[in-house]
Amino acid sequence: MAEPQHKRQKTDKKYELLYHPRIPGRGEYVRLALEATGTQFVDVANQEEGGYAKVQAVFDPKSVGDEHGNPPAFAPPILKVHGEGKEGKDLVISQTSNILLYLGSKLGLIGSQEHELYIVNEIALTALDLSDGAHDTHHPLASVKFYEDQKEAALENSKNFREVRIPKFFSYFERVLKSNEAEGKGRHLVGSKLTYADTTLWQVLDGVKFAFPKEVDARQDDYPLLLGTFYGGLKQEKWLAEYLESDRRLKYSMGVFRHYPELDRQ
Ligand SMILES: N[C@@H](CCC(=O)N[C@@H](CS)C(=O)NCC(=O)O)C(=O)O
Repeated sequence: MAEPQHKRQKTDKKYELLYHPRIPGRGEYVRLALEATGTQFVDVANQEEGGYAKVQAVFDPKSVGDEHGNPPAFAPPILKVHGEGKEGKDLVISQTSNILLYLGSKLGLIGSQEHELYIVNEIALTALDLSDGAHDTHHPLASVKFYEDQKEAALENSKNFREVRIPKFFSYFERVLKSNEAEGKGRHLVGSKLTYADTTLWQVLDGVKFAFPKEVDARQDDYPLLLGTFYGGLKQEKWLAEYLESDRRLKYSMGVFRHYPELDRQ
């Protein structure tokens, strides 16, 4: 007898995450959606011998697409889904928010009513804007330049990020949690169930806390729902606590979230 779809998804590794090796980066938003639902996947660059070459081939500047009819990707993260593409071939999709939209729908992370999907997506996109802002603090001029060659601009950008952007984003997320408090109890942004808005925002908060520990500490009491109930509550959920302890959780280093003490509150 054929296994039910949800069971099959959890055991046959139909998903491959194609991302840079050894850093959480934007790949972490995808990993968390998969981890939260107990979905098995292959983290190709970290788990397969020669895996990064396979990842690079998908966004190679000379690529004109693959044998499954997928176009080339611009940049990782990229998700490969076996058997879900054109005529049962493999589907290859990119753009973090697009992957989250796909996985969220497949894995039940989009709330329980149809309209909630668009709220979930709106909040996840806003969290990813904050993630981009955190990246730009250390690379405000150009991603290809060394941090050391754009340090002056990084100091200025970080000051604005800490003093203007962090409070603006944190206040917004605090108010979203407040607006959903009757259902979400401060633990969920939309409805009463975990969504990819929750997993994505959690990862952005964790990254911002890593990059700007003094700034976030100083603001801890201003956002009790966000930094207390939501961030702390989710961190204690079994799946996340176990994942954070596992060797699948990669350490922050040279990715989106970097800790340069000089960019933090002094
Ligand atoms: N908007 C894209 C941005 C993708 C992106 O910037 N990926 C990084 C790694 S996290 C990269 O390798 N970029 C190469 C490039 O932009 O040239 C997304 O969210 O997926």
